[in-house]
Amino acid sequence: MSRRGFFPAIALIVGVALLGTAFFLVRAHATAVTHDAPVYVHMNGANEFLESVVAVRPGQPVIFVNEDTGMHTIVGFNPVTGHTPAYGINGVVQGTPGPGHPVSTYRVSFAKPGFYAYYCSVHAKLLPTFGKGVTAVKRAHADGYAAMSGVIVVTTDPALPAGNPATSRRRILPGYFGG
Ligand SMILES: [Cu+2]
Repeated sequence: MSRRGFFPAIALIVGVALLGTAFFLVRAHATAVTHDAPVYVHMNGANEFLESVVAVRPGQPVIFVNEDTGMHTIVGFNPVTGHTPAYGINGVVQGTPGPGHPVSTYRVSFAKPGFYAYYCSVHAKLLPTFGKGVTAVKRAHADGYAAMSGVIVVTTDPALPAGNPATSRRRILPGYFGG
């Protein structure tokens, strides 16, 4: 290479490298924003968590959305040990009057991968199973079909969140209000 061609060639290489880095950074940022989008779990008068199993990555928020007029609770439990775990999931989601009103929500997130089981203590209760284990069952007075319980899977595997129900990507499900 002649000296006259050397510097333009270096400038070209540096330019391409900078462009590549910028492209990578923009892509990485876009990916992070997409993954950080909340995952929604909805409730209505049927007293169920519509998306009863959802997967998120560590730190990604799960937002419980109450489209029921009545209140629900989120209470963590360990199905194997029967213990109430200290992972900071417990909370209350007040009722929402109906479409057009501000919706009541409750937000959680977890730093560590794992299985985070929960139930609504208003509409379900825990019964003993094998060993020290417990399972959530529907309370006798509760409307609905099954025990109001669910599990959040926190994982670094992107394949699991990709399998979440489509409704978990919408904050409010039109037509789902009821109760
Ligand atoms: Cu409930």
